[in-house]
Amino acid sequence: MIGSVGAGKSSFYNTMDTIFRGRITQRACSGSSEQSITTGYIPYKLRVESGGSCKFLFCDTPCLEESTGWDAEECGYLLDGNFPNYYQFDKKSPLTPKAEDSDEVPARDNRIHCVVFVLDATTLDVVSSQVVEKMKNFQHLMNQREIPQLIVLTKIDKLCKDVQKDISFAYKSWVVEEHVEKASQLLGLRRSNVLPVKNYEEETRLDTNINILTLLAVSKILDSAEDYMYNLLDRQEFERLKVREK
Ligand SMILES: Nc1nc2c(ncn2[C@@H]2O[C@H](COP(=O)(O)OP(=O)(O)O)[C@@H](O)[C@H]2O)c(=O)[nH]1
Ligand SMILES: [Mg+2]
Repeated sequence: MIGSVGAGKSSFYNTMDTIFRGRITQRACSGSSEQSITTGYIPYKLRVESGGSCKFLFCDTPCLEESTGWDAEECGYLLDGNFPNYYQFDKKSPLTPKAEDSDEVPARDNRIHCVVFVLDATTLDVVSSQVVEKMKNFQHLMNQREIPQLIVLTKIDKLCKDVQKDISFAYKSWVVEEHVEKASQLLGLRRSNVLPVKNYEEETRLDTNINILTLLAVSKILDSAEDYMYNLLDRQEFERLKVREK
């Protein structure tokens, strides 16, 4: 998950976790205080009520803003799985990638299989040009690696009174549709790859309509990750055949 400060990355994870665990959870710190600002690369599992966990990770990253942000070089390392889990971004001692022949080559598991840009629907018009440029630079690296990219569009409840009253109205609202279009243009992604959501924030109980939107987003993310893995598999088979032919 990549996005600006306050976009709702931590809240999106908490919303998924809430649904899978069946109660409101707040494992990822969210909010506007200094302590809630993520400075590391944090993998989160989704646990289920019985105590087991799903076989995928959602990884939180620091915001894109200049002060605490990270750069394109670090993004490349991250996509390739060079970052240890819980890595703290530190401008004074940046990470260098491990040599291909080193014993410490990154675990394949740590590679990123799908990128989710988390965008706040209420601030699409005022995203700084610096942040947009950074996201585009990151996208260039993702395109080179053929990593699928999606947008999770948060805070749609703040866009329109009807949606605020009833989240199930989201797919009927032209205001939401307009913002989906805006987000898709911002990053040059298909509209079907923009996933509007409303995160749990003030609720004290689960809400089926919030869950439906979130689960639609999660299933699209997992489908995209699966597409990427099939491409990877085909490529590996092709490389193996080539070696055998030699
Ligand atoms: N109304 C509303 N508020 C949200 C939503 N998602 C996040 N927030 C609030 O936005 C603020 C920033 O969210 P956070 O998850 O900490 O953003 P992060 O910096 O990207 O991790 C918090 O106060 C959240 O409660 C949403 O869908 N609707
Ligand atoms: Mg956060």
